[in-house]
Amino acid sequence: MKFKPAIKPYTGPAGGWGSLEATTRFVLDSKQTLKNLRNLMRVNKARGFDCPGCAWGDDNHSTFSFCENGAKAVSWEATRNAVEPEFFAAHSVGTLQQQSDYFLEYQGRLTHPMRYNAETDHYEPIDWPDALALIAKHIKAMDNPNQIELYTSGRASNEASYLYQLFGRMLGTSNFPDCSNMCHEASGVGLKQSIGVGKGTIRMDDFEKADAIFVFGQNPGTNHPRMLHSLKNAAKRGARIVSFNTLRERGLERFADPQDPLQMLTPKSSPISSSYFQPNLGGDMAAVRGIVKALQESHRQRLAAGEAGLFDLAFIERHSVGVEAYLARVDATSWAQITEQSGLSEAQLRQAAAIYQGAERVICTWAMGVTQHKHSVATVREITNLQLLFGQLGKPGAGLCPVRGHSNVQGNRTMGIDEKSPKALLDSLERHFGFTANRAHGHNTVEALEAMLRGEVKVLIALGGNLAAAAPDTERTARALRCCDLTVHISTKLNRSHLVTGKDALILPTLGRTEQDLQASGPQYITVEDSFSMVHASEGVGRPLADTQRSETAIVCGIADAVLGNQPLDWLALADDYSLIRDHIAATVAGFADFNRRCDQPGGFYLGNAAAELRFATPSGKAEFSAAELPVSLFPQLNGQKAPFTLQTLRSHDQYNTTIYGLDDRYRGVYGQREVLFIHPEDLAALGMRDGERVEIETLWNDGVVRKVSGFKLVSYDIPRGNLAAYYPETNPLVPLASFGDGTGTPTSKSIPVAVRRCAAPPSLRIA
Ligand SMILES: Nc1nc2c(c(=O)[nH]1)N[C@H]1C(S)=C(S)[C@@H](COP(=O)(O)OP(=O)(O)OC[C@H]3O[C@@H](n4cnc5c(=O)[nH]c(N)nc54)[C@H](O)[C@@H]3O)O[C@H]1N2
Ligand SMILES: Nc1nc2c(c(=O)[nH]1)N[C@H]1C(S)=C(S)[C@@H](COP(=O)(O)OP(=O)(O)OC[C@H]3O[C@@H](n4cnc5c(=O)[nH]c(N)nc54)[C@H](O)[C@@H]3O)O[C@H]1N2
Ligand SMILES: [Mo]
Repeated sequence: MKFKPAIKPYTGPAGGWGSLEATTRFVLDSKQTLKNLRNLMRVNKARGFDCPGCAWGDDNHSTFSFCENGAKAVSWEATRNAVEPEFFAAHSVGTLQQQSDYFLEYQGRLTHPMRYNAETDHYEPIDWPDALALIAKHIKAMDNPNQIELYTSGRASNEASYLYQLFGRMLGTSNFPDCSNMCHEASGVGLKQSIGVGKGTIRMDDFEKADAIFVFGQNPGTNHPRMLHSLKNAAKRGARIVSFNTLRERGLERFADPQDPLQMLTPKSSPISSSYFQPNLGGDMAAVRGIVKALQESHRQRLAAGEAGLFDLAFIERHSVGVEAYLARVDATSWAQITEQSGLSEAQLRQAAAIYQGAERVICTWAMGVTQHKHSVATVREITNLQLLFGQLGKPGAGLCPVRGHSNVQGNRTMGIDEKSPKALLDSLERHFGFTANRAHGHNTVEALEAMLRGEVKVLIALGGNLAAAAPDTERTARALRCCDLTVHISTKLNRSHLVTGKDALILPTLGRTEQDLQASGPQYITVEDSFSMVHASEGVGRPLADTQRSETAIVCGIADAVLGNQPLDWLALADDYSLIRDHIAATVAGFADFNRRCDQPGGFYLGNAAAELRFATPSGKAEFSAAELPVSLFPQLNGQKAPFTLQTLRSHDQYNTTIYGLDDRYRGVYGQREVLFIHPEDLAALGMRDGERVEIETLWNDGVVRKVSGFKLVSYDIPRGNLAAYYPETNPLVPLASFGDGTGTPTSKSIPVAVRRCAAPPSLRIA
């Protein structure tokens, strides 16, 4: 494929004809048009499969609910192109390393288990029994069970991820690094501290009842397009949508619904946001503090006038602790500090406060713009503080909504993919299966990479994902992976992680969610959980490309059987019939009683959320306000010196994390290229440079390591001065491994202190 680079500002709304065109073009481009369309028709329907795109919920009213990016995810997986043993015979690992991430995945689906041969630098075919025996040999050679790291990416089903963590725990480890550690960890940690449960409190239909929706640090037009329907419908009813986003994102401004024929026939598009604020990167905590400061003023004025206050005092009194300390902290935070850090004026924050005040029911949603900073837990808790002041929990149309990433990342955590060894789950696993679990906390993703660098890890198994490209500090991450004796990747497609091998390395080809999964007892379905705690069945419809591909569940069972044998658990019997796995889940995981039968409910079943029912599993038994100070500076590690720029790394419209579908980012007007750097026009002028000139970007960090990428083209953009944006994963080499969120270990992918300099060189290829 050839790409012609261009920058052309996008003038249409998000969604609409532009989106449908792109969808059709993408589906029709692929060789399997009919199959693709049939798949699309069934996505998220009663007995179809769950969309492997995002974790947004299913809208049961819609007849044809898919979005452009869901369509890409499905047809990308459904390709009939195969990466077979001949491909690996023709291309050495060294030559594949020279290729882009786009090229690697574009080759097609992995069909055969492959083993790396260091002498020839080629992958060679290996039979399944030999591959499993090799894994068992390495694991049995470990001195202690913590020498293994079991990585998970959030597409794995409940069934596969439950067995995966059970295998690890029976082996004696809690080393479960996962994509969530790099993603919504702060939401889980912050919400757990504040309200006792690390998940969102709202359900899909709350969007139909909210008076105002505050969207923080999220780009739904690209990453959760189905959310636009909820936002559009809410806006149509008159609900106010207030966006806080450092960039002007098209999808948050205007939207035309490609599934609404009436809207398609008129050029009209729906306005989404009634107000759009552009804080500095990392400025949301200060912004929310400012909103609360303004609201507290009104509250006091009302009390002084002998009226009822603004805050929901009955709720606060009954259901929370710590409000005095928090409000004292708000008083102690000056407007000067708030406006300097947020980058928003007092007038803007008072405007946002006025909208909040005018709404009876408010939902706050957020994603990576909130969670990938150093002070992300404090920010999540600050948003929660605001909601608690107004009793926005336990009533319809109101609550807290972290919008998850991978389609089953929330389910993975529920199933026990948790390095922090949740006590209740371990108790019940021990009781049910009769073994003693290791109670010590295991490694998160950054800790796992650090342990590898220290030479403490022998085996890495990755259930999906692309750790080498998704993790920070690309060069150190690559070094870490190479320290392992064995790396195993259970994958659908070829990616960078396969090319950064341990001394021994395996690629195990797996079925995707869209494909039929036939086992000894017949066709199997799996289950997933969305952002709204709805659990539902998903059954693939497409014919697998090769009979040498195995389901994730079968692979996990195969590994566990090879290592642990069939006592106390007959793993292979579980692989034959997934309903037996669900029986074990029902017996050990809270909320899953009668699991198999409940899978038949159309639309699935709701797991419930104690905080939404005003039951708080916190130490005080109540919702807890947090009285954290604003960070003194957003970059304390630079000893008070301010970096010239702060860089965020984000997603284009044509990518799914490290999977690059194409080189366009339509809504941001970028075509045929990815090495671009968005910058304020005045910053551009101050640098003495022009649009289209190339720069190198260097991280300013205090460990003496040089972290640089070069050849990025400057693109002026509507972004506050001092803030920059560029795509992930090309910019991952810039994120220091040691720079992560307080209490989360999440790499600070949205706040990297950098300098920018002119450079003549073309883009540097990312070679591991
Ligand atoms: N098509 C598609 N869908 C996806 C994905 C994908 O790659 N492609 N990825 C999935 C995954 S795993 C995830 S986690 C989600 C990610 O969904 P998002 O969180 O929407 O993903 P990002 O592209 O990282 O976008 C971050 C957004 O926050 C803004 N932002 C960044 N920093 C700040 C800040 O400090 N403050 C504020 N207010 N705004 C900020 C950015 O301008 C951008 O609009 O999407 C999921 N869905
Ligand atoms: N700089 C920077 N880094 C980031 C982020 C950022 O915003 N900026 N975002 C972070 C976030 S939010 C996340 S979630 C992580 C993502 O980290 P990962 O989840 O590790 O990465 P993905 O790119 O989603 O993984 C893609 C690979 O998964 C495999 N795959 C796809 N479908 C399946 C399947 O059904 N089964 C199996 N077994 N394999 C499958 C394919 O081989 C594909 O190559 O990246 C993080 N890294
Ligand atoms: Mo994510």
